[in-house]
Amino acid sequence: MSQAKTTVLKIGGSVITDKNKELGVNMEAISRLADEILEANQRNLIIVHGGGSFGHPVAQEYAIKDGFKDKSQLLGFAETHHVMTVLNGIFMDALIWRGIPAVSIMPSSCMTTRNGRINYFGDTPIKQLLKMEFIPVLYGDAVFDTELGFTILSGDQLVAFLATQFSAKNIVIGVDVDGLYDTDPKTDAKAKMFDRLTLNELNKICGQLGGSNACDVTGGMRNKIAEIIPAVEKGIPVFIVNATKPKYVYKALKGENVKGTLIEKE
Ligand code: IP8
Repeated sequence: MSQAKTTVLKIGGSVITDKNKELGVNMEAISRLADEILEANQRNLIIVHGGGSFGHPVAQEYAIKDGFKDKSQLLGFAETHHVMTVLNGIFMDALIWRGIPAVSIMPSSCMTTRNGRINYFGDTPIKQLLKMEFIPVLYGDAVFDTELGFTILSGDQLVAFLATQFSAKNIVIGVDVDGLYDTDPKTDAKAKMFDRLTLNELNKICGQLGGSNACDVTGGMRNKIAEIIPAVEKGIPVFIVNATKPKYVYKALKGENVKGTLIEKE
């Protein structure tokens, strides 16, 4: 049974799906990342993945994040949750057939939110998985909300929450750019990347960070950063790295030197 401290790895939906094509899978990225996760051979790891072109378009179409307003949304909730289980299934396939003992945990079945924030978490199964050195895999999901009826729980909120719950040693966030920039590097050639930021510095720049270009109901980079701040406040360092580039996630997991943005408490 394991005593080692946990790493929480987030793989962005924009990395494992084609954000410009609804329900477009990036199988090459999924296979490569599964290879990297296998090779990194982490004892204590929780993986969370995002929704990309699976969860976001349908969640947006039915305004699932805003909560239950009328019955026509019920099918939208069901569809959003379902497409996430489909993406998760593809991701799980890649992990398990490589020999990684990964077990999928459905957030909507073990968590609820109150006005969008996690207010209930049945932690026993994940605790047991970690103790036995399984790798729990969770994902951004359509979840039940005690005020709104339902909403969208982002993978980023999940990452910070799980890292805090399980006193993680670090968080690695794999995105489709090299790190955290002062402006959007996809639209601004002069965007400057930060190698390292303290919590104070991060709080100062948070307001000027951009949202996401592609359809993203949970709000792009600005929201991603706002979500992880509570974990950094608890002393858990966050490393943002380009998961579209081969070996970057592997190196980040191994603690090897690789380009990215490190965010630390001080
Ligand atoms: O991609 C949201 O998770 P994210 C997933 O981590 C859904 O923001 C269902 C839209």
